[in-house]
Amino acid sequence: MMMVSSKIFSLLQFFALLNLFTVTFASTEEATALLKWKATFKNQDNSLLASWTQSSNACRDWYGVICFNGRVKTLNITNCGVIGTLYAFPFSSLPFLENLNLSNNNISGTIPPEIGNLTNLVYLDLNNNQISGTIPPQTGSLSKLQILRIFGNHLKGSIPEEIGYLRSLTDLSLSTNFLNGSIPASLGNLNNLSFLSLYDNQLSGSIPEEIGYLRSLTDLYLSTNFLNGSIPASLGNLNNLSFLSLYDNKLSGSIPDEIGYLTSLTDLYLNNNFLNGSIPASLWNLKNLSFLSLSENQLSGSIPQEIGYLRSLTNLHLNNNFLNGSIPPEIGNLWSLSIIDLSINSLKGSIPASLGNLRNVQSMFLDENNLTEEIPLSVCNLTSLKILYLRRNNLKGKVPQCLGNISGLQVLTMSRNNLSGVIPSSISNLRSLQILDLGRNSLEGAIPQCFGNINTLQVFDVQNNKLSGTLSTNFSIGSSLISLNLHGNELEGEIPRSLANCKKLQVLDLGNNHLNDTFPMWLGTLLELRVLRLTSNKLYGPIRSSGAEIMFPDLRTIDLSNNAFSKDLPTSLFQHLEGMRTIDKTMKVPSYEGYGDYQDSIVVVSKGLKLEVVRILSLYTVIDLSNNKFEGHIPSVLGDLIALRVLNMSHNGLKGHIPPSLGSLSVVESLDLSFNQLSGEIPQQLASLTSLGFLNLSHNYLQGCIPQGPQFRTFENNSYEGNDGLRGYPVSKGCGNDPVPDTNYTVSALDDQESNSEFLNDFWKAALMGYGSGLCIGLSIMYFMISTGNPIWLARIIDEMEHQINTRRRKKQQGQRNHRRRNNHF
Ligand SMILES: *[C@@H]1O[C@H](CO)[C@@H](O)[C@H](O)[C@H]1NC(C)=O
Ligand SMILES: *[C@@H]1O[C@H](CO)[C@@H](O)[C@H](O)[C@H]1NC(C)=O
Ligand SMILES: *[C@@H]1O[C@H](CO)[C@@H](O)[C@H](O)[C@H]1NC(C)=O
Ligand SMILES: *[C@@H]1O[C@H](CO)[C@@H](O)[C@H](O)[C@H]1NC(C)=O
Ligand SMILES: *[C@@H]1O[C@H](CO)[C@@H](O)[C@H](O)[C@H]1NC(C)=O
Ligand SMILES: *[C@@H]1O[C@H](CO)[C@@H](O)[C@H](O)[C@H]1NC(C)=O
Ligand SMILES: *[C@@H]1O[C@H](CO)[C@@H](O)[C@H](O)[C@H]1NC(C)=O
Ligand SMILES: *[C@@H]1O[C@H](CO)[C@@H](O)[C@H](O)[C@H]1NC(C)=O
Ligand SMILES: *[C@@H]1O[C@H](CO)[C@@H](O)[C@H](O)[C@H]1NC(C)=O
Ligand SMILES: *[C@@H]1O[C@H](CO)[C@@H](O)[C@H](O)[C@H]1NC(C)=O
Ligand SMILES: *[C@@H]1O[C@H](CO)[C@@H](O)[C@H](O)[C@H]1NC(C)=O
Ligand SMILES: CC(=O)N[C@H]1CO[C@H](CO)[C@@H](O)[C@@H]1O
Repeated sequence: MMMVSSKIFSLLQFFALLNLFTVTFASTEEATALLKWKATFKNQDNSLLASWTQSSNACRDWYGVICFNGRVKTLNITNCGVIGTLYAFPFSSLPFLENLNLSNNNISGTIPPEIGNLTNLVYLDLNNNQISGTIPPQTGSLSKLQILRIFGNHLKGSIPEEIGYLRSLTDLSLSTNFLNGSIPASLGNLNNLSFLSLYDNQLSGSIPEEIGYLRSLTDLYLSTNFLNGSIPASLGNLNNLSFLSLYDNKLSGSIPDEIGYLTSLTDLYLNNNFLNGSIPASLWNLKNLSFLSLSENQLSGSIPQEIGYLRSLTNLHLNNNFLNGSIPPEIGNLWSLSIIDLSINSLKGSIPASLGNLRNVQSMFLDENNLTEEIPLSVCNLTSLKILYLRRNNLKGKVPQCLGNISGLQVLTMSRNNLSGVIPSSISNLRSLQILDLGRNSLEGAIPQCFGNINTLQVFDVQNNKLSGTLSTNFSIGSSLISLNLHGNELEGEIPRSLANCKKLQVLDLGNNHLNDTFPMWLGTLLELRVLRLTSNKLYGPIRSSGAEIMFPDLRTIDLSNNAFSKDLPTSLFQHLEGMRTIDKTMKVPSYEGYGDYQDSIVVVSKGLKLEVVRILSLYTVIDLSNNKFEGHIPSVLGDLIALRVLNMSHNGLKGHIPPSLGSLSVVESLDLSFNQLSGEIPQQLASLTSLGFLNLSHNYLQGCIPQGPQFRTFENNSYEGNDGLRGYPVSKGCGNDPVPDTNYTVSALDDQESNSEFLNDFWKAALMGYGSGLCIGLSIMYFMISTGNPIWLARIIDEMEHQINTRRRKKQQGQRNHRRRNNHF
């Protein structure tokens, strides 16, 4: 007995000793291997890993290392600033590793196939590094793996089918990489998977039906890929699914009824696809739904009253579809709503008064539909409202006086309706208002004087109404105004001197009114002013410089056409205009950024209407002095304004020669000096203007030979008619070397509106791609605007341009919204 027990004792001793020996041995080997890996880091001075030394005990002292029985079980060095690769990682020396967390470092290079040697791994976290290459199929050997996260790297190639062997997986996140190919059907084997995130890759093909086997799934993110085909009905089996995000793919067909079986669903994003048909009735059963986005599809049919059952809804996005019928009053039951976007559909009828019940709504977009009748006064009960979009409908009646009660209102757009009556003075109570867009209605009466006191106001647009009276608004010091558009009204009197207080003003359009004043040289102190349009008023007198040092330093567009300005051209003004002296390729469009909520949650559409157009216009460098009473010579200093794209001085009384310096305007696209009294020859220097797409020198006293050059070849007789004695191509022969036109494109498009659609398409495309590239379009759109003054035609362009820009912007913005929300889920 004694013998036995002592034997057992010594046996135990032996094992203990053995154990001690192997423990020391094994962890030394593991530590040495890890130190070898550490030695390959590019930043040896990494302070977080300073504890990793030969002399210390890896299991006790090393940062991020946890051992069990002396073997490394956890290696958690997330967010440690490691700059290195995995090539020297000791995959074969850490057989007991269960938890490897290298996330949020700067690990580059590829994942070695030896990763498959870590057969005890349960958690593998490599997300947010710079890892490239493909996912090695050996990953499929990690049969105990429960969490696999490699999101936020540069992985390419396809998702290996072997991932389907990882039966214990609960969390698979490969999002934000460059993975392509189709989603392997083998993923359907992962019975325990609850979180599957593959968004923001380049995956194509259809969503495998097998995803419907993943009964444990709670979150499915497949957004921002190139997935096509229809949404598999099998998704309706995923009883526990709460988050389904398929937006920004190429999915087509109708939304399967089965989506309505997903009773746990809280968030459903199907936006930005090609889904068609009507919204399935089953969807209105999803009582837990809080975020529903079906926007930017091709959905048709009406919105049924059953939508009123979705009492948990906070965000409703049905915009940019083909929905018709009227807005069901039952939407007024959705008390939790904070954003409702029904814009850009074909909705008819009136705005239901019940919408006034939505006390939590902050943003309401009903714009670009065919809503009729008056704006219900109940709208004024929306006390949380910050953003209200009603533009582009057929609303009539008055702008409700009670809107002044919504004290938090920041953006109000009602342009392009049939609103009449006056602008209610109560709107001046809106002390947070940033954008007020009431353009293109039939508003009359005076502009309330106190608008100038809303110091938050950045955009004030009441263009094309019937507003009258003197412009007595007093703009106070500290004004935030960036864009003021009063174009196309019946305003009288002088230009208010207090505009000089609007130091941030970039765009000022007072055109088409009855203003009676001299040239506002005093606006020259506004350092940011880009666009000044005073066309078609009763402005008069000579333009004399004030002698100030700085004058209109950033001005790019000055349009004084159709007034009664007289005497010499304003040479000293031209001598300033610093903004026109350099061709600034990097120039930024006017910025309305940085206004907190505005930029964030408001669709960039808000910058819409005239503004977007103005953004394009402001890239154009334009001087239009046509139809005035200017006399004297054309100053040669104009040739210094080398950024000019449009120069129009037609219909004045200008005399003398055309200065050869105009040949320096290397980007000028449109040059109109017609209907003056210019004499002498056309300077040869003009022939070098390679951007010139439109030239009109008709009705002067010019003579001599017409210069020849690549662009000049494209002009026709009407560019020169009504002069004294111009000779040469195309007017006549007789100046030698008459060119034979080798191209068959002419400016005849200018005479034929209908044939311009291609040109316009190009313009839009270019303008949309980044306004910068819009500049190279040969024939200047400004020609129509300024020279022919064809307002109907122009309005059509602007309409279309706005629409396209806005649609695009909104898409982008929504993407950002979704992205943000998505990120919150991690
Ligand atoms: C890994 O380390 C990070 C940062 O020290 C810590 O927040 C996290 O909880 C650790 N994870 C595990 C599984 O130990
Ligand atoms: C990662 O490290 C490389 C090499 O030092 C460096 O060029 C790169 O900027 C780093 N990237 C990040 C995101 O820190
Ligand atoms: C890895 O570390 C990050 C913290 O940076 C943590 O959020 C994540 O859950 C960890 N991964 C695992 C599998 O524990
Ligand atoms: C799946 O999860 C269940 C419950 O957590 C567990 O018992 C089972 O072992 C898991 N299956 C696999 C293959 O890991
Ligand atoms: C995936 O991308 C690789 C290049 O990274 C390319 O060679 C391959 O053809 C692509 N596969 C598919 C299915 O698009
Ligand atoms: C679904 O969720 C419920 C409650 O969380 C849970 O009891 C059930 O096991 C889950 N079903 C599956 C298939 O994971
Ligand atoms: C989906 O895209 C693939 C190419 O990626 C194409 O071969 C297939 O026809 C498309 N399917 C549908 C339904 O559009
Ligand atoms: C809008 O409704 C009016 C009146 O019902 C109709 O005349 C008009 O054609 C509609 N416009 C559009 C774009 O549907
Ligand atoms: C606004 O709300 C109040 C209180 O709920 C209600 O009495 C009033 O009728 C509402 N106003 C309109 C115009 O609906
Ligand atoms: C402009 O106003 C002045 C008085 O301020 C007046 O004499 C003149 O007739 C007005 N001009 C026009 C064109 O209305
Ligand atoms: C120019 O185009 C017209 C109409 O497209 C055609 O009739 C004519 O032959 C063309 N001229 C030349 C020189 O190609
Ligand atoms: C011991 C062991 O499993 N070694 C494997 C490590 O990974 C490489 C690459 O996959 C294999 O070739 C080895 O057999």
